[in-house]
Amino acid sequence: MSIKEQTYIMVKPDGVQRGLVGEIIARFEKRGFKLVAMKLVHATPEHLEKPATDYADLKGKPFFPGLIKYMASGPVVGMVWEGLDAVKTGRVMLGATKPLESAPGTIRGDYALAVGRNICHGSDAVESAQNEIALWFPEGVTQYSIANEGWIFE
Ligand code: RTP
Repeated sequence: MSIKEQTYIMVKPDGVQRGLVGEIIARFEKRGFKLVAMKLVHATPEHLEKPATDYADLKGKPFFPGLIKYMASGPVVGMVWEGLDAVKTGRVMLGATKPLESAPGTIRGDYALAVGRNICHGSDAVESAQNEIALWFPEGVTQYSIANEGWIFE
């Protein structure tokens, strides 16, 4: 448990096209997380299939070609958010992978209907977060202090 835990959150191409980038950033900011890296990037299929991504393990699944085509169809916004339990809390904020199972109040539960257009991605474990952050931000993240930390963490 660390207030410096980091997670990789990505707004997928459908989220960018639908103008949901600001909404997603606002939710993480308001929850108390600190933004330490962000970029807009149009990923190539080669990049998306690298072992450090969430997708390499899905090779062989029937939906894999469609998934890569969708993820490479337009720019994504990759972000690194830092704070207590960032990985698990980030997943809760995104909602279940299948929008049918995503609770209202979560990003997918409020804005998505189809699993193949589920708006956002979040790391599923601390180790995968570290791998994804290294892959999407090889230049590293930014370290800085924020004044309200004492009001967010005990
Ligand atoms: P995520 O991190 O995006 O929440 O997804 P996950 O690990 O919970 O689920 P995973 O099975 O790794 O799926 C990754 C992404 O693949 C797409 N998907 N499409 N058409 C389908 O049946 C299907 N199943 C998965 C989704 O975009 C999912 O987020």
